[in-house]
Amino acid sequence: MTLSASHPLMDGRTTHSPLISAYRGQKPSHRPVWFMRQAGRSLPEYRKLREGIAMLDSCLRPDLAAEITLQPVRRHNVDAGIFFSDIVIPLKLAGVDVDIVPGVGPVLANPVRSAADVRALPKLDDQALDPIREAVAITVAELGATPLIGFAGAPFTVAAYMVEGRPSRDHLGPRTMMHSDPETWATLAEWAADASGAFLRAQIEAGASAGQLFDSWAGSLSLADYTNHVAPSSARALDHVRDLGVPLVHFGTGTSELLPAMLEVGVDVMGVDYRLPLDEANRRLGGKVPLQGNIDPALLNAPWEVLEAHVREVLAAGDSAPAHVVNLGHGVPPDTDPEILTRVVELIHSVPVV
Ligand code: 1CP
Repeated sequence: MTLSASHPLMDGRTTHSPLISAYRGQKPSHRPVWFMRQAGRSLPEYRKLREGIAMLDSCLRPDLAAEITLQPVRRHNVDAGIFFSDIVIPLKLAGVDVDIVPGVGPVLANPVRSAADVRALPKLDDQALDPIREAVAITVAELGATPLIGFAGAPFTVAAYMVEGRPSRDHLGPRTMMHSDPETWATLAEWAADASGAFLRAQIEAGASAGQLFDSWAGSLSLADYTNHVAPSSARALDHVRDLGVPLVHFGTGTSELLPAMLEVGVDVMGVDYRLPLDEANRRLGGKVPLQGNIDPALLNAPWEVLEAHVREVLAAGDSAPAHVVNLGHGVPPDTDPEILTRVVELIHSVPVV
């Protein structure tokens, strides 16, 4: 299977955009920039639109999901949209009882802890993804030459919520399971890989020009556990979309020691969190892949001079890599002044490419 002729990468709309050029290892005319969690709580227009509508409901209403995806692109002049959805949406569409509780995050009514729990997981029906396809189609029609990035949660991060039943700091449940009952863990991780893979494929086929796999909590794993118990299912999630040929990005936090192993899963671009300078990340990755990152989100709240100096440092370090897509080292904090983000985009676009 390949992309349809009317896909933005096929009909030329996004093919030579700064984002896609950089993801393919070329140096574009200006540094592309987007922000993880650019859609959402930092924007007053988002809070207004979401009034009285539950988070997951807003993700499943195509008109709303499209509008929320477009808001930060219009406001900040970023070089990409990131589809407004959530990593637990495929679970919800499969029929798992999951909700996003305000102030908490994803919560499952029935955490998945035994072989019987894993066996009882419902299969995700492809048709259930239709609202996602519809939202993406509306979004890319509006975005024109600006590429949309689709995404999915990596199996470890998704399964971490499924086992714990809610956000946790150390992810002890899934980390215990992968050792005490490796078969059940592997089956669960494969289920999550297939759900995330189908979710990502639906977005790409409907018009997303790139895909990002979020393994946000991979940093709680040792390299050995990552390699033995997690990397195979992450590769399986990406196997769902490799034939489509769009650039694939892999991101996690606390992953300084895992970067080469995360690259080996088979991606084109590595996301780097704020803990490791990009020149050092580039060295660890053998100087061969484009990097994405890694402005420290904490500095968005610092005086402008401090933030500007930090952004310039990130750009300089990023110049060591084959190509650089500027982003934060993790998501936009909810209390960020949106005008600061716009100013950061202007600054990045104004610095000449070397
Ligand atoms: O009511 C609200 O506004 C809820 C906040 C919120 C939002 C705006 C949640 C709950 N999810 C989202 C959207 C979202 N989630 C996007 C699209 C918007 C964008 O990036 O611009 C994306 C890509 C995600 C992906 C996501 N969800 C990740 C991976 C990225 C990351 O930040 O590490 C993770 C870990 C989640 C789980 C999740 N969903 C929501 C929360 C608060 C959390 C994290 C909870 C936790 O474990 O601490």
